Amino acid sequence: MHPSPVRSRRVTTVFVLNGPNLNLLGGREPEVYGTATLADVEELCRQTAGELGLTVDFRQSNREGELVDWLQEAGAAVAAGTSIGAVLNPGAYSHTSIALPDAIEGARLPVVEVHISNVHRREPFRHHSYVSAVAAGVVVGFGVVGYQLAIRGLHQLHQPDGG
Ligand code: CA2
Repeated sequence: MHPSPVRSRRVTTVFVLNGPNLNLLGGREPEVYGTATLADVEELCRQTAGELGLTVDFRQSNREGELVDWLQEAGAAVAAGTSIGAVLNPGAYSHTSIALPDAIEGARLPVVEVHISNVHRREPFRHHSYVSAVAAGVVVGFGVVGYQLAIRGLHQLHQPDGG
């Protein structure tokens, strides 16, 4: 049975949103974050999304308010039927921000939270994320491959039989 023509035509995008300092990936702290740059991560995301018939809207910001704006935009795209949701690495805002989970809930945005490092093996202040409570799923500690796992997970959750 073919998917409905409307669905396959309209739902095409996965947002991949990155928070503060992720523009520095591939430079310092390779023992924690690996050697891939953010441009490499974008390419990995495009590969995986392409295999699933999706396009990627890939962004990074060091500003909390800009991330809030993007989460609202992504929620509107999901409501319009043009996106399946967002993969979000909130960076250090995971541990501090109430505005990000408020935006995710307010926009009814399906989010898979990603952390490159295993935050639970690190300093105690990284063990709690305000975003996790409103995320559909969380991927932690798999390096940049976690972004690909998150896209696959979000895609699976979007299927009619869920996941
Ligand atoms: O493990 C992750 O993906 C994090 O979200 C990365 C954040 C950190 O604050 C979170 O606790 C866990 C840091 C973003 C990257 O920061 C860099 C700093 C220097 C060099 C490279 C990256």
